[in-house]
Amino acid sequence: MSVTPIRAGIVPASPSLDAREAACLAALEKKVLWLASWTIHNANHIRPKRDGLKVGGHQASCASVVQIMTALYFHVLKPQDRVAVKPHASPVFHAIQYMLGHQDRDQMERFRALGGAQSYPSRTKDSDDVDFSTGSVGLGVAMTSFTALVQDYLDMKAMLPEGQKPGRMIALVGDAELDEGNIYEALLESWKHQIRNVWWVIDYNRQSLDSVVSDELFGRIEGFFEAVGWDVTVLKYGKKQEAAFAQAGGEELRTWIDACPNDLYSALCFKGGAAWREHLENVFARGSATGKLIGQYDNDGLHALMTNLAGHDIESLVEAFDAVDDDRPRCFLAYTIKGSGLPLAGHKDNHAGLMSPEQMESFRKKMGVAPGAEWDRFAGLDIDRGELESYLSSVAFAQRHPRRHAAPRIAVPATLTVGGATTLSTQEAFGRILNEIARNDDELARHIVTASPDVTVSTNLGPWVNRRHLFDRRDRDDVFQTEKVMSAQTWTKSRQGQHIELGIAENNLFLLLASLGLAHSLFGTRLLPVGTLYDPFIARGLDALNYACYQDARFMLVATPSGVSLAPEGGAHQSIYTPLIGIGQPGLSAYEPAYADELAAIMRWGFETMQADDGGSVYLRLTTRPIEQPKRDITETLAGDVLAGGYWLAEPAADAEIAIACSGAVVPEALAALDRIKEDIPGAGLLVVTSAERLLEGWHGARRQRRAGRDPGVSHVERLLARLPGHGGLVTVLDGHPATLSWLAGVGRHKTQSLGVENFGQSADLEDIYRAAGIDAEAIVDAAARLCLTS
Ligand SMILES: Cc1ncc(C[n+]2csc(CCOP(=O)(O)OP(=O)(O)O)c2C)c(N)n1
Ligand SMILES: [Mg+2]
Repeated sequence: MSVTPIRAGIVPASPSLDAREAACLAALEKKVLWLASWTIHNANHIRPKRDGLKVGGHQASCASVVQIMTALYFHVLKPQDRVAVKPHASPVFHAIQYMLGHQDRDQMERFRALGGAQSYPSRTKDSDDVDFSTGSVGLGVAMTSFTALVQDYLDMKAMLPEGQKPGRMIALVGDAELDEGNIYEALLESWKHQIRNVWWVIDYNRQSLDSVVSDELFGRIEGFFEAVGWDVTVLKYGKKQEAAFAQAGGEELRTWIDACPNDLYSALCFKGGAAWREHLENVFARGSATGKLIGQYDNDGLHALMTNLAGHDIESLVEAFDAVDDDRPRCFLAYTIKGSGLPLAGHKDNHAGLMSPEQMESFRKKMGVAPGAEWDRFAGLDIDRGELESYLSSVAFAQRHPRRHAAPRIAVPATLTVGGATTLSTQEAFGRILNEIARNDDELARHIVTASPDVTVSTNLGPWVNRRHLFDRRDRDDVFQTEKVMSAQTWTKSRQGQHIELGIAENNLFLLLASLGLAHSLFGTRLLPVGTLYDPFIARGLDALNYACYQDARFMLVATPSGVSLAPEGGAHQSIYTPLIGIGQPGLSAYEPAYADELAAIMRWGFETMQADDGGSVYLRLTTRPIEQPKRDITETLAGDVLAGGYWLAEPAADAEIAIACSGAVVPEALAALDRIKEDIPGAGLLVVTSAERLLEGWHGARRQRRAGRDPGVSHVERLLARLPGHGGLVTVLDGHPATLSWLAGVGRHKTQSLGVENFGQSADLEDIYRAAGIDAEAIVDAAARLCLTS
């Protein structure tokens, strides 16, 4: 009996989608694949090049996730849902927004060019409503989990805008992203905080950048998620495969697929129908039930069957997504083929592979797109245009555009108070200032949320937490308090709590700060996040800090203790180059105040700048070293100088030969040195640098303006250093890398000696450690003497 061979492209009837929607989604899936591929091709092969550099793009990675994103964006998502798209699928996202009328052709044509659509989805640089920036793999994924926590935080305090429903926080995850350790740190935290409304959809194409991933990885993945209370839905077989498995010999075929090593499956996907047949006929005799089943398919049909994994089957995907009717955290493990539908499919080297112009030309023909109609939203689709347009205009996700919120500003009092104390460290002052804010219970107090990775008490957040309590979805008394065990800390947990306690994973702190710091835009309610950690451990979460800043999240980072000034507490916790991070990190203003009143002015300004359109985040490098506080009123002028980056604590005389510029904890050493220098040079001055970063930015900003032909006036640092005669010398000193301040010499072309810490690892008392580092009064006097000798 002869059978008509089963051909590719036959869409089975679908119970989850009506015929109209199935046809529209099939057309959209095809169009999105085309547009994503074409966008990359255009950037690499059509747009003129000027520099001989490859433009790049990831056609195979895009193809892998086309159906998942088509099902989500055109069918599943609601406007309140937020998505982190795996970085290299950016063209798919732009193609979808283009189809929805929310992305311009011009942006698509300028993909990866200045001002065009970005290589990786970017909240700040793209124009088509990206929810979360991605790029550094793993971070966008984890951020969805922290953003769900932030949504809960607002929801449970009834702080979401009236009528706003909670959305789902969804990550489209490349399977190799699961190699990033930050994923597991975030998962554990998600369990502790019992987060809800998070979906991670894993594009399980079993390929990374270099190669094919280990077999049986899926088993490990399921285990990881289940261990932290997530539900796992495995999406493996598409509808065609399920139909085939139901036939005689089908179970054996399924067993073969399940046992097939990833690399072999990928290689056969690349080779196509004839190779599948040859291989399967070696396994299953022609006369066997499975042999007969395979025999029903022509080569294209067999290829379509074997590549019909659920991650490419719109119906399977829609069915799985629509079946969810709870808010439990959920991982979808969707089997896919990297490069599906393209000649690159399954090849282990396809990550950065691009279709050649010839391959693109045959792909164009296959897609039915006429030359010149490449950007046409409807070209090559076998569906009535009006029908598709009407479907597109009904897509739930696109009903609100843009989906970003604006939130009213939170009033900040004219001054923040520290409370009198003659001797204080900046870390203690920080605790006191927050304590005063907590006591006030005003708008500012209600919108501050603090977070710390298990260093709440040791960074002096304790007084704040005692008043505002810990956030937890379950109310819990502090048992030590109820049992009347003496403790300075009250560890009460409730939905009303305003401190989020994290485990010791600094990366998580930065991701949480990124989420909290975008609450105004993501949810319409402004939060003022303050995160504390030990200064050296900024390096642990540095990429996540950079990521938070890249997204323009707004937060206050309080890093303490810092430098070698923690002295006996240990060499391992000393931080040296964090001031340079403060200088180098865009989006972050970095301050290292010396005195408590400076800190109060900086924090007040910080809460303002965190809310300003052109503002940013603030990094405060604080110390545990108590120092004697000056008796003074912070005048408006002084506050202005503190915020601009520095002020003369002792003005140099007109003919001064020497000035000291110092930052932070070492101001007593600078003052002691000044006293001694003044015995010989009575006019010597002392500049307190509250922010090397602000001074440098002010100086560079002024130079930029001048280059652009504008007159910015004199920058703050130029004004300050103009007080020191040109022949004068400048000794700079801080408990940090000397390069932080050494550049000051270039401003007024002064000769300089730059002191700071260039080595670390010793525990000692303060006197010994300052002497060893060469930042004690003796070293400052000595440096000044050497400057005088060279005059
Ligand atoms: C932190 C980080 N390290 C390295 C890279 C470079 N990189 C980009 S994509 C990728 C592999 C991605 O594989 P996978 O997540 O499985 O995505 P696929 O392309 O297979 O969908 C790598 C290593 C990166 N973007 N971020
Ligand atoms: Mg992969």
